[in-house]
Amino acid sequence: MGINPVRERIKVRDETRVILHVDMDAFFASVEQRRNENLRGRPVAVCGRFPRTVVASASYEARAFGVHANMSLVEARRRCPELRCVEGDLGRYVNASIRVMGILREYSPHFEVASIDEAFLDMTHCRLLFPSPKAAAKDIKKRIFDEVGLACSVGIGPNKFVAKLASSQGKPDGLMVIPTAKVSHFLDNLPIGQLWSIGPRREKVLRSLGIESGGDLGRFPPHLLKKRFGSLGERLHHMGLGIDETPVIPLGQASDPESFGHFVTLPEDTDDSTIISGFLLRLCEQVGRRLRRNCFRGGRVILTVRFSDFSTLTRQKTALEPLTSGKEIYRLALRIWDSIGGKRPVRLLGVTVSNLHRPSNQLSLFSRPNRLAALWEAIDRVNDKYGDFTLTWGSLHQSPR
Ligand code: TTP
Ligand code: MG
Repeated sequence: MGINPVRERIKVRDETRVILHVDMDAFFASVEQRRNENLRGRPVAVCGRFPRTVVASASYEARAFGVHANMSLVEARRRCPELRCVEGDLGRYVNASIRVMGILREYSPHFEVASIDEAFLDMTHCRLLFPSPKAAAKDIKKRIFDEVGLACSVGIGPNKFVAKLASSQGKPDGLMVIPTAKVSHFLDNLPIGQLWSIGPRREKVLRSLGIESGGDLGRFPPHLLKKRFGSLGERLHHMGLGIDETPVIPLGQASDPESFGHFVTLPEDTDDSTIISGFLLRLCEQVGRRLRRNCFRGGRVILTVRFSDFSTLTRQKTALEPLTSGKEIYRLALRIWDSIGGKRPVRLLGVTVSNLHRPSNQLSLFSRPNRLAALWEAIDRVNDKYGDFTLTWGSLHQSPR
């Protein structure tokens, strides 16, 4: 078999990198088990506020019954009648996350928060500080457990892709090292469905092409992958070879988000437009607040509606002027909602604002009086201090239309 020049080139580069991926085990559920000893060692599911919610995090005791994230609570309870369901409290998880990230950032300046419970560390230039990457990982696990009371899994590899695979394979309370020399062997034994971004639908297509493992994916002719999957084809090919050149991006250097969105499953399916517009206004306020908090303006509103038969549609409208307030977003969202024909009872609503940009100092042709900006700022300050929706539009408390 010939040598793949791309692989050889990147292999040399990868061999010089040491990347750690840290992912907390059953994060939300573990935080709840830590604060309530009656939940320890028991099947626990953390979920939302409404009765028709889904599982956000399942303890490993619950997973033994087949309960997992994104499963409806009804199904989870069917599988595990003794399941303890706890209403989630994001504030608690954010606090725990801040403490964990505070420990991790001590290990390398090249530290990237990937989500509320996971981070990448590039330890390439910190190698001399620890006897080995594995020793650093053991130290990290011990400190997180001793200081925050939570277990995590750590994966070590020559790049982010391999490190993340390693942490997920070692779960729970795992520590797995996949050195460059073992990447091929590891991928050969990895079922194709366990690779990042391979959902059940994509897995089915890949299996229909005879691709059963990560290794099969790497050996599959790249031009055929490109033909079948378009631009994703090349990425799939690289995944199959265990190649990933993406750097660990330290905080503050991350690229800007592309959109902000909020979604809600209604307490019960309804076609009552007063109730629906009330939820819409609330979602728009949440999105507007995030825009302002992150100093963005939006250019487009996308409305997502899932009906009771689970059919889902998304419609969008471009704003004439940059969006910053919930009220402006709401106006557009409502116009989209009004334009939808053949309405049926609604199960889920989502509002997303995209085409984000940071405002320049230049005044818009239709510049708003600064009084409005000052008002948003004052409202945000009160809500930051006293909680969401302490100050909001009267219409959120009365009929919105
Ligand atoms: P994950 O790391 O995906 O899951 P986990 O930490 O619960 O379990 P694992 O041991 O397999 O890593 O997500 C971290 C947290 O993010 C999770 O505890 C709850 C939250 N979350 C959601 O709110 N919604 C979701 O759909 C998922 C997947 C996670
Ligand atoms: Mg996790």
